[in-house]
Amino acid sequence: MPPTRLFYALWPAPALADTLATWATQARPHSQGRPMRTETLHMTLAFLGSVEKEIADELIDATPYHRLQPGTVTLDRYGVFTRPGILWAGPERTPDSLQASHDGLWLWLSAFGFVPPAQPFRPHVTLLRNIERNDPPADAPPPLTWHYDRMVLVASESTDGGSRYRVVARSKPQP
Ligand code: 2AM
Repeated sequence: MPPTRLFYALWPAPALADTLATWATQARPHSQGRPMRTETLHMTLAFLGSVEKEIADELIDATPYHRLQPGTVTLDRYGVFTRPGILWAGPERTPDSLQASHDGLWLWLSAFGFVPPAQPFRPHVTLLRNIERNDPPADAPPPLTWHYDRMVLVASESTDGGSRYRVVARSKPQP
C-alpha cells in the first residue's frame, strides 16, 4: 500500500457548508477562481502529508479517543493566500479555544512521531482556488458562528477529477 495523504479537520454541518458556499459565490465576481465543492469545505487543524500505512492505521484506531477541546469560531472575513492562490473565509482573530484545540492535537500527534509546523496556525476554510486577484473582496457576508466538538481524519486521494476527500476516522464528541 502506498503512503496516504492525511489531514485532520473540522467539518461543517451541511447547513453551515451551504452558507459557506454562498460566501464563495459572493466572492467569485471579484476573485474569479474555482469554487470548492460544498461537501468538501472544511477547516484544516493539522496537515500530516504522506503517512505510511502502519502509522495511518494507528491514527485511524486512535482518533476516536482523542478528545478535541470543543469551542466556537466566528468566520467573519475573507482572506487570500497569494502563493497557492486561494480565497478563504476565516476569523479576524483566532479564538484561544481553537488555538488550544490545534495545539492539543499536535501534542497528541507528537506521540506518533509528528512534528508541529513551524508556521503559526492560520485557521481558514478555502472557498476558491486559482484566484486571479491578490486582494480579497472588501465586504464579507454576515459573520458565521461555528460550534464544533469533534474533528475528522481525512484521506486526500488524487483522482482524474482532482482531489477526493474521504473521512477515515472521527473523534468522539465531548459528553
Ligand atoms: P488549503 O485549503 O489552504 O490548501 C487538504 O489539502 C487540506 O490540507 C487543505 O485544507 C489544505 O489547505 C491543507 N494543506 C495542504 N497542504 C498543506 C500544507 N503544506 N500545510 C498545511 N496545510 C496544508
